[in-house]
Amino acid sequence: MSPASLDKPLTLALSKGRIFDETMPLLAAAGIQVTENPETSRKLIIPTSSDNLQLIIVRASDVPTYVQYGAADFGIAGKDVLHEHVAEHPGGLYQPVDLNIARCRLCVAVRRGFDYEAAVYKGARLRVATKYVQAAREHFAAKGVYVDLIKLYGSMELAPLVGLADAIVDLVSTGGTLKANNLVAVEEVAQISSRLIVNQASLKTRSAELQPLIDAFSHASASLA
Ligand code: PRT
Ligand code: MG
Repeated sequence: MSPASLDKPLTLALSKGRIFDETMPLLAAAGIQVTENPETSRKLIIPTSSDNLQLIIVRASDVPTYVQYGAADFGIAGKDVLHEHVAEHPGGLYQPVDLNIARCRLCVAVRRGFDYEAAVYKGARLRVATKYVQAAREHFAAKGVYVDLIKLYGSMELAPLVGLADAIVDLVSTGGTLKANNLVAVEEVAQISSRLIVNQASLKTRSAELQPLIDAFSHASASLA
C-alpha cells in the first residue's frame, strides 16, 4: 500500500460535518488555515494555506480506506468507524493519537416501554439493527445475549418504531434524536472519539513532513480537551 507520491502535497482525509469542524482548530494550531468550506463548496480536494497540505473530503466510513491504500497520507476517523474497518481490513493503518474530538457514546437503545432487562434475562433472541455490526456482535457475545443483527446504513432510530428490530446500536451525543423518536438508551457499548490515522508507508517515507503535524495535532487536542 503505497503512500501518495512524493511530488504531491500531503493529503489529509476528512469527512465534512463535525469531524471537519472540529479539525479546523487543530489545523490552526499547526499554523494552517482552510478557506474553502466543504458544506458550501462542491470541491472534494481542498487546498490549505500550506503548499504541502491538501484535504480530501470523503464519507466518514471511507476515511480509513483512503488512508489504508495510501490515497491519503493521513486522516481523522471515529473509533466507531475504525473498529468496523479494522475488523474487516486489518493492517496498514497506524493510529498514533486520540484527538478527543467528535465525542459521543455507542449505545444500545430500545423503544420507551420495551423491557430490555427482562428480554435479556429471559434469554429471548433479540433483533438488533445497526450500522456497527462488529461492535454490536462483540458487545452481545460478551454479555452472552443471542442476537440477530440487521445491518442498516442510516436512520437506525426508525427500526424499533416500525417493528424491524427490538433494539438498535447507535451513536448518541445529546440524546435529542433518541428522545424525539421515543427511544431510550439502555446500555453503553463504548465511548467514542476520533483518532488520527496514518498510512504506514507514508509514515516511513514522509515522516519529516508528517511528524510535525502529528505532534501539533496531538498537543492541540490535549490543550483543547
Ligand atoms: O452522515 P454520514 O452517513 O455521511 O456518515 P456518518 O454519520 O458516519 O458521519 P458523521 O459526519 O455524521 O459522523 C462522523 C463521526 O462523528 C462518527 O463516525 C462518530 O465518530 C462522530 N460522532 C459524534 C457522531 C455523533 N457524535 C452523532 N451524534 N456521529 C453520528 N452521530 C449521529 C448518531 O448516529 C445519531 O443519528 O447523531 C445522531 C444522534 O445525535 P444526538 O445528539 O441527537 O444524540
Ligand atoms: Mg451522520
